[in-house]
Amino acid sequence: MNYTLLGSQTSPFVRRIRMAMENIPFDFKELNIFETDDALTLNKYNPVNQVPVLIHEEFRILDSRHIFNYLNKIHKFQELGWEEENQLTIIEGAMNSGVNLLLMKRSGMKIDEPYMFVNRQKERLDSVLDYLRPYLEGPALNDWNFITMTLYSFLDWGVYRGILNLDLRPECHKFLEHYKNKAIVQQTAIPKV
Ligand SMILES: N[C@@H](CCC(=O)N[C@@H](CS)C(=O)NCC(=O)O)C(=O)O
Repeated sequence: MNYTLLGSQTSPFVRRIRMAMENIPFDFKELNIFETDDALTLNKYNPVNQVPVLIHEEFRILDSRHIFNYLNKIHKFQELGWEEENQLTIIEGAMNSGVNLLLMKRSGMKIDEPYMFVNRQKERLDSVLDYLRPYLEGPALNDWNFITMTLYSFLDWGVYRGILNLDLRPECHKFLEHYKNKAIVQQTAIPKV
């Protein structure tokens, strides 16, 4: 099939694609996007300078959601109805907020100050996790699919980066516990440094 995936081992957007590609051979080209040479490589493929990027035959597919849709057409993973598309959009909204907060933290900006931008990100994270509670408590435990792959990647990353505090969210812990021993979850685990 000749797929190449450009990505990093920590990105939740990349991880959900690696999970979806569990049974599909591909070359994983790991990039450190904040390092000059790799940043230049990435920029050649994606002017937005974000991972993941999928390269396949004459195509270059940008954005993890588009990559999933592209692969889904070929490999028929699962049908996504409008409500499932909404679910993905909601989780991605939270993922983007989490990444924004991490980039601010890494830039030395204060994310404990009550700036409007910071509060908007934090409120979005809380709102999404509140909204997902009934799903996490029930349906999410019954089906390993692109939505649960996305959720796993997001929650695990958020805890690892210190962006999510799940102390008062037992349903999130239960969900992570439920899937943590799956082979693909272990194979794509964020390296502990
Ligand atoms: N909408 C994009 C978001 C991808 C994204 O935010 N990737 C992060 C890594 S987690 C990234 O490359 N960030 C670098 C940057 O934004 O400068 C997708 O779904 O692929």
